[in-house]
Amino acid sequence: MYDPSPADKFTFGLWTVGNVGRDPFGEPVRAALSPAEIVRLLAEVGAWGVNFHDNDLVPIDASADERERIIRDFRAALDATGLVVPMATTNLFTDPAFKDGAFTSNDARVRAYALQKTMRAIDLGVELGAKTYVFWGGREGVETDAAKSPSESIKRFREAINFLCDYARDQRYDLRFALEPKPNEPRGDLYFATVGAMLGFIGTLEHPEMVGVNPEMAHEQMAGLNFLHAVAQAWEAGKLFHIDLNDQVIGRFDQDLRFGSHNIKSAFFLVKYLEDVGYDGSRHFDAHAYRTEDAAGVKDFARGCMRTYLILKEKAQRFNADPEIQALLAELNAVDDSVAPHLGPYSAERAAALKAAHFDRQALGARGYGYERLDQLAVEIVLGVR
Ligand code: GCO
Ligand code: MN
Ligand code: MN
Repeated sequence: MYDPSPADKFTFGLWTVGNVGRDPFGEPVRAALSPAEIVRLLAEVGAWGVNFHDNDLVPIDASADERERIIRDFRAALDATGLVVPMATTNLFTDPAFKDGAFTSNDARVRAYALQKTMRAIDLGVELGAKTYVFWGGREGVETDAAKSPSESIKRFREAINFLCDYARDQRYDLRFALEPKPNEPRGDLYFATVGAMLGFIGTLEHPEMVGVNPEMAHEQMAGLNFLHAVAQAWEAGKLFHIDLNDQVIGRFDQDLRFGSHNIKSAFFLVKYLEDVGYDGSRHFDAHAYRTEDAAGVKDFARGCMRTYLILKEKAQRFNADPEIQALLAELNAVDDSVAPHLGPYSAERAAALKAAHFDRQALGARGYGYERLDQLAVEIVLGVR
């Protein structure tokens, strides 16, 4: 029941299960795996797809021959396992050239190089089947606002995304862009810190219809925000093109924890939302195993992400089918005949009737909503006693 199947659309990045455990204080603790080995690992644990940055697959300084061989091996592993590549992205943060950002770097040569690198990476992603292209502005930010004007950076970023939209259209690629916000790390402050900021920005683009968001659970949590609310706003706007699932303790460094390992209740309501609204995109896990883990631990990590998702999905069904919970919700949302005519689209008559209506303000204030009971029932479902 909790075993993943392709219909669940679980994906991982090459950089997630391939993470070697380097951190700012320590060297790698695990051997690097080749892209083809990672594909086989993901197939073994039951994932549906694999995503990559251009340089996860092809090292930035690979020769043409190396590039060809790596892609051939990767493709062979995909064919042998049936794994798909639903998403691809560009690494615009590791190379020292990008230390001041890519599309927003103050150095015009870096901005031009970033566009070139991204066009090539888009070609590679599309060649391998990607339909979604993610933009995480890894270093699009500052440590000091003395360095650049934030509005100039917004304009530069817009110019880059507009350019790349036109490029994808010119190539007749069947591709949508998903912008991924993050508040900080690796820069002191990153531009477009939240999902809401990205959604506002998308409306200013030349082809807003081909651009949506890739919200990441940990990123909103780093900012102390409610991830579900951000996801819901994206969904409601028709902009939830992709999602990065993981976990994070608020106020800590970027932890990329196994999905559902810390904020179980948030994860529950998130899974319930995605399943209730019928989100049918990838469930992408952008996380990695603890640095304490060996190769077996990495598989435990990947299996855990998917298993927890499926457990929470089953809990969500339980919540939806629970007569007591549903009766409480129905009662809470009931609209009686006396108030129904007052609610609805504006009309002069409705406004006039509403202005003349009498409301018993004290009764409204005296009423209890019963949310303690409702929440306890939800918690008991998550805890497995209901
Ligand atoms: C992070 C980001 C990245 C992006 C990835 C795909 O915090 O490092 O979440 O993992 O998701 O670069 O664009
Ligand atoms: Mn992240
Ligand atoms: Mn991410």
